[in-house]
Amino acid sequence: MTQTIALTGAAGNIGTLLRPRLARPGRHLRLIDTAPQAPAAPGEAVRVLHGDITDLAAMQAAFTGADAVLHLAGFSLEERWEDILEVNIHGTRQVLEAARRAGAHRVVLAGSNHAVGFHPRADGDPGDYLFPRPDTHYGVGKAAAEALGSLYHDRYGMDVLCVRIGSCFPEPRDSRMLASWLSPDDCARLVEALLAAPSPGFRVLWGVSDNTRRWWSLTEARALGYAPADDSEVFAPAIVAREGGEPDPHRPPHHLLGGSFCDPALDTDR
Ligand code: 15L
Repeated sequence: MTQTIALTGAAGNIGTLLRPRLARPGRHLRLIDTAPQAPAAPGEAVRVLHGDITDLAAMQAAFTGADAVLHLAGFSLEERWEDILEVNIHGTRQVLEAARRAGAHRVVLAGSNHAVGFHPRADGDPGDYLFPRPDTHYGVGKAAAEALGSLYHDRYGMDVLCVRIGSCFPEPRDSRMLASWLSPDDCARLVEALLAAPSPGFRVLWGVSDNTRRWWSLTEARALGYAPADDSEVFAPAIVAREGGEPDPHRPPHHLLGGSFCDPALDTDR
């Protein structure tokens, strides 16, 4: 039986990393974005679609026949409030509503650690389901997306998995990312687990590799079948040397979970 997965934001950073990693025999990917995308390569089971997440009819058409939606679209950094409201919040509502209307029962939402960025970095693991404490408009948008996911689960019985992603890049870029890194391969492993978990309901989990310096819980992700295989520690000697020594956990950007997103200079409305 063919499995069809729709990806919004397929041309973005994570979408691009996942496109080859999610290829499986018997699986078809629908890659949706407003940005240009590489056409399907010979033998690649994908359909490239141009579509805006705020366009409900377009999203419903794109999701019809899909088994699940992986919602990656939206701004990935701080932006003006109006833009976060329209794209990240309203766009996520349209994606959930389109998935409901199309009968795509499972939605994986790409959330962010910035939904909880103003929590102090505890010495221990803060656990899953940390109460929202956003560090930016962007973080508010991610917290709102979680709330919308909760609504679509409770009202319509949809499975909605909200992943508070750390830093998903090919390699960690600085000492904070030694804690927050989600390797592209682990990201794919996590998505596979979330697509396969039997009737998960509504969940909030961290998206992070099993880093030696990890601050965040893997309990909920592991309960859903995620088995991370990467650890950023292999990059630590070079990063620590470049930054002139071990970071101080009590000083910015290490004292709050959101790191430099908690910097006052990021307030775009000032
Ligand atoms: C995010 O949510 C951003 O989308 C990404 O660009 C990184 O900056 C990441 O958080 C992070 O916290 O490192």
